[in-house]
Amino acid sequence: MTKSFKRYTVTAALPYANGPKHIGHLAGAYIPSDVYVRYLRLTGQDVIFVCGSDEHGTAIPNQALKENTTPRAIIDKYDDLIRTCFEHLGMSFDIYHRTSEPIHHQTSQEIFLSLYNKGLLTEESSEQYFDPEANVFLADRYIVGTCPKCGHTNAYGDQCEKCGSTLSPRELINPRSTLSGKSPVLKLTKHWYLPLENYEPWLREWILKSHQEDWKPNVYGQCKSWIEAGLQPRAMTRDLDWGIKVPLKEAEGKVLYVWFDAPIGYISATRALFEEVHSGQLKFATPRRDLGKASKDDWKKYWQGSDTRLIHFIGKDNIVFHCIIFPVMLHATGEYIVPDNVPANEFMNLEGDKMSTSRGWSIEMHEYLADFPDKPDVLRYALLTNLPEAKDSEFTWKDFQAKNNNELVAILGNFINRAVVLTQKYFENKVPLQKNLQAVDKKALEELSQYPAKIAASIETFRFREATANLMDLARVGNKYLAETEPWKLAKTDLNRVGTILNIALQIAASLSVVCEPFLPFTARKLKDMLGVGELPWEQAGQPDLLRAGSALYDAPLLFEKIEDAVIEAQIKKLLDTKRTMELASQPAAPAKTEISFDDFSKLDVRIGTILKAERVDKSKKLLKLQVDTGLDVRTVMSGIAEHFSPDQVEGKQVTILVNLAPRKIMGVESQGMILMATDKDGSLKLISPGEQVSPGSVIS
Ligand code: B3M
Ligand code: ZN
Repeated sequence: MTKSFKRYTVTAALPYANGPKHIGHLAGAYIPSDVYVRYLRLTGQDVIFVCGSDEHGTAIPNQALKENTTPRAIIDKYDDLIRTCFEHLGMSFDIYHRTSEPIHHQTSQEIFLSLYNKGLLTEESSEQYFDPEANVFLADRYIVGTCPKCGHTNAYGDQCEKCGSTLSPRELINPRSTLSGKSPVLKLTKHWYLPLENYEPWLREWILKSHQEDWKPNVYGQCKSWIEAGLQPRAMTRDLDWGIKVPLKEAEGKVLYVWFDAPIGYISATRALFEEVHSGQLKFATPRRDLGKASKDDWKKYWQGSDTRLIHFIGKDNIVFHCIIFPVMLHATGEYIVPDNVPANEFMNLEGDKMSTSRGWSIEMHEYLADFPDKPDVLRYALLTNLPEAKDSEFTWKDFQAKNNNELVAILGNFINRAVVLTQKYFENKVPLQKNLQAVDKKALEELSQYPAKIAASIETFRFREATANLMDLARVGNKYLAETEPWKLAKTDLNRVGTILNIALQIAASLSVVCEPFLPFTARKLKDMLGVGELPWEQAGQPDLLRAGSALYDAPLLFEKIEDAVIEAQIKKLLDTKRTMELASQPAAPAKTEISFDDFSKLDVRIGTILKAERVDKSKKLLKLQVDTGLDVRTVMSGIAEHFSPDQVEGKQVTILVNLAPRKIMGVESQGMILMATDKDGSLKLISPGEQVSPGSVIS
């Protein structure tokens, strides 16, 4: 059954403002949604595109703890970072809102109360861990203990990071509170639940029956297994001091569950959009079209009008929230529409491993933009051609380079460049006349005419990889046409023919400037400026006469530039370095030694010395024989560092030396002292040198 819709509400998952987001997030929800919406706008649809920061949940105070700051400071910092990246990557939201805004708190509380007043929430008291010292109930992340599966002694209440098991706090052995370090006690607490099981018949009808055909198999399959596993009541409130207050007297100290309020964020963002447009004071909104004489209440059309098509773009880890829990909430109010489609993507891996910010194995949006500030479209393209639409995909820097050099530069850029440069050369940079079409010309125009519909069909069915491939194929049509007709060879003999060929090539270029806009918005802008075409609607793309003969072309900068091997190697090295740093940082330091007295300590005579000479020792892999100027004398020290340093790496270096260690014979040589070293977490040795040059013999105390 296909329904006809009057308008679209398109949402992209609200990123948690608890850290930077990486290119896997872009590939999951953001780039596909932006392509979709830009396309809808070009076809003249009434569409709004909303997103914003998800600023609640335990993830925020957790990060504040790590960064030793407040939750407020965390959300302000990361909202700003993510917002700026999205802008530089061309994400064309009508509003990028924040769930910390009052209008969102109000909307979430209204929806909670609407469910509560209708008697649709059930109440249940259960025992939960409480920290009597800190006087709070403990969120899962605030409880650590021994993992029942692998014995790791620092597993969290919700997950063991060692073995990856999902846990609940009650499963931990010897639980302790991270706030006080003490063992928590169990205490009764009341919560409000959404009885999902009551909606099973509705969910079966709505998803399993009506959306079998049009939802992606990965999405449909996940919903099906959730429904079939038997739905359970789900708590919609939490004991936490960060979040939206539960609007009930008896719920002091409790907040709404983050997955209750976050998706409502789409609704409050829409409300804010219309309020801002109505009042003329834009704070979070940058509406991409004139919303006319918007009334403040117009948001309702986009959330309550049955002729509105609601589409959620998300990553696969958010499917149940967007396909089951949020729709049940919306449906239960009796006022809201539910999504018509949820084209969730799978995950994008990176260079053979899972992408993860905390493990340092990721490409963060802000880092990409810092390293490639003028290449947002290259990243968009590399991701689009490799989206994890049906299964997990993989980003590699080599592929990124290849997509840029072999496709954007060699196909699209090269085609445009040839057409424009030849027009400059032979026709004073004006579109030449089209005369006497030959079969090869007609064939090219015929092919051109078919592409916009082909690309559109792929976009409309959420097949963005295919759409992107079709886009590049249109540039290939142009290249092939020039290769077959070889206008550069005809200039001397048949300038009319050259004119016809270039006219057709430029018509293809003009269509490309329209159809590439959803995918490569920055390139589309440049291309349109170059060709002097205005903002054309999608329906005109593919026509043979977008450019009038005689009209002028403008400056023609190169659209893309080659990326050299060295640039790619530097990125791979950076990735490996970051991973190593993170791995070391996550390893515990060596355990503390037992206490000593000051007298014990003052017996050590530790000084700065200078290594004058270093040589290898026969028959020993480990030893270097050093001559060290200790300020007192020059003495011989046998040091077990030969596997870490070559003699010339240490000669001339200032080091730390224990000078009153009793002499010992090592390999027949008397060693008079010991060079002190730092052993890094990976076992590598580092010399301990003073921050600046000091005189040998300086005492360390
Ligand atoms: N913030 C989780 C995530 O970023 C969550 C999405 C909310 S969408 C309403 O994966
Ligand atoms: Zn474990």
